[in-house]
Amino acid sequence: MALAAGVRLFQYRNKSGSRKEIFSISLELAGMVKRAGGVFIVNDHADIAKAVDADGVHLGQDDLPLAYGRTILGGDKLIGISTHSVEQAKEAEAAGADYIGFGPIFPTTSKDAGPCQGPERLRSLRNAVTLPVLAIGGIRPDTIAETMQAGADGVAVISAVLSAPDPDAVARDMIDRIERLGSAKIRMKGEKR
Ligand code: TZP
Ligand code: MG
Repeated sequence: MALAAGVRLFQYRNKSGSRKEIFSISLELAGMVKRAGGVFIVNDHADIAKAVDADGVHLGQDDLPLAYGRTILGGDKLIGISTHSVEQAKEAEAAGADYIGFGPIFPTTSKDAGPCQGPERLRSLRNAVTLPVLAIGGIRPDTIAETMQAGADGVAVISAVLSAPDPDAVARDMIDRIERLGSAKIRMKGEKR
């Protein structure tokens, strides 16, 4: 549904499944997303990203260090890094990250993600790095405009779409809102359209 709605960047995030399960679901998702011209990223597991030929891996501050993710995946794949401060963002940029996640921007119940950063801290971080910055945490139709206006290059969304009665309509609405703001579409390595 999200692909049909126009979502182009997917991260598979599974904190409770076995690695075997994460592998087999990632394999299926990688094929589906890539056939549709989207970008598919595996959260946490660089080896699984490599095994399923995903477009990349997303690593948090407590995951495998970026350099080792790069050794596993090589230079052509995406490595995204979760950051919670300007210092962490600069460090990720210097270490060769392809994009940065920053949040939580607003309150979220999807993860115990620490204190809210708010749009103003997003703006400071945006001005401190040149990498694409993807904002996460409490991004919904009614918070997406101020997030993009604070300088996000894109947004990562869980509950606004996944817990909506009509995920398809919410995803379309959020994409429309970004397009109406005239925000330039970021291109990720591996994205075909
Ligand atoms: N990292 C920071 S906030 C968050 C993650 C994984 C959860 C975002 O979920 P939601 O439901 O879009 O607020
Ligand atoms: Mg992680």
